[in-house]
Amino acid sequence: PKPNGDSTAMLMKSYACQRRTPLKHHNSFLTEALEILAQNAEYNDNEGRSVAFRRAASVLKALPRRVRSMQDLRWLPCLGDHSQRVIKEILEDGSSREVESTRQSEQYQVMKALTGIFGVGVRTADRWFREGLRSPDDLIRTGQQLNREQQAGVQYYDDLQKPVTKAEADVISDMVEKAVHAVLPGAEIQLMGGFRRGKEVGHDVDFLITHPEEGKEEGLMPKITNWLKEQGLLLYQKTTRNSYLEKMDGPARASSNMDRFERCFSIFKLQKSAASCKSSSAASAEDVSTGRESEGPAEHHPEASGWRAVRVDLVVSPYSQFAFATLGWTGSKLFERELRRWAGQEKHMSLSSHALYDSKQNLYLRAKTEEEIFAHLGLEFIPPSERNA
Ligand code: DCP
Ligand code: MG
Repeated sequence: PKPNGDSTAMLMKSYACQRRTPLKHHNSFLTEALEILAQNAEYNDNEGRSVAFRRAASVLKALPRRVRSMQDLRWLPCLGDHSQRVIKEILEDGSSREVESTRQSEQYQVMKALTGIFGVGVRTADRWFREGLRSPDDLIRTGQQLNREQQAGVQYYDDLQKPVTKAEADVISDMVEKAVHAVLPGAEIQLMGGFRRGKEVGHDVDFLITHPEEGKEEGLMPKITNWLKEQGLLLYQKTTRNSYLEKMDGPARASSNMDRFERCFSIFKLQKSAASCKSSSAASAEDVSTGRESEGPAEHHPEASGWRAVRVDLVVSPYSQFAFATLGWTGSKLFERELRRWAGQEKHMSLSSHALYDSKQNLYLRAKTEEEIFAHLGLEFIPPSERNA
């Protein structure tokens, strides 16, 4: 029989890690709306609701064609009543009142602006919102207590708001490679996050670093950041233990290796290329001719300078954990979340960026590649470009 919409829907798997989700899909008109409601639920500290909307959106991203009627949704998993109501309204009227009023609401817009500051989470942004603060400028004006990270976030706000292009990520990759090889020849560097999934822009650039000889990676992060600092390439950096350590649900942490997992949140100083430099010097000449004054030394004027600030995340992993770290830092966030849920609920296993633990057998399952981890989990291998759940 000829394949129809129903057969596609009936075959749709319910965990995102069981499905192929390409970067470009046919239902952005619906998924963008559902993701606004997901984002808003997050701002209101309602994680369950947020994940429900994200799962619904993700199912629509995996469909091979545009949704035209509610009939097309029969048999699809993960579509709750609320998501269906929203979809129905958009299909019938072209937009959803709830989505549009959320988009327009002051709380949504302010929370978006404030959580958009590097170092500011939902809790802090919500407190500021309730105190009447509305923008990064308000924070400076009212003399808010900011930590070092947030100070950098405010200082480079305009630059960090601008998406990072793949071309810029490639230039940063060269910088990171130079730094890493200067302090540890033979180390391996991999581009992670959205760019590994094939995205053309991102909010930051993520890297995973390791060395084939286990132990050589110890103490590597400070050497890398010192080298970058000496070259004047770092505007900000803070190195911490990987946050997955604290969040790891599962059994007691085993190997002492895990404590070596380090993450560096940084801001790089990226020189603009000859081409983009030309356009920015034209812009600054215009500023001069209109007599615009400098507003003080603390602020960085993106258009007037020959460089821009870019958020970069560096992670160092021991070689034995490299496959887990690779899988854990490729994303998307929902794909990662679904992998962990699948492992726990369906396989009685606990997956982190460090290891995979099998509770039934009471042992850690080793893996040298991502393919081996999918196999341990009883999942078909999904390549990075189809993990855009
Ligand atoms: N990650 C995760 N859970 C988090 C944070 C990160 O699973 N709470 C993983 C999955 C992400 C990867 O780390 O894909 C990188 O995190 P980013 O926030 O940089 O996400 P992306 O790179 O996917 O998106 P963007 O293009 O916005 O940078
Ligand atoms: Mg990223």
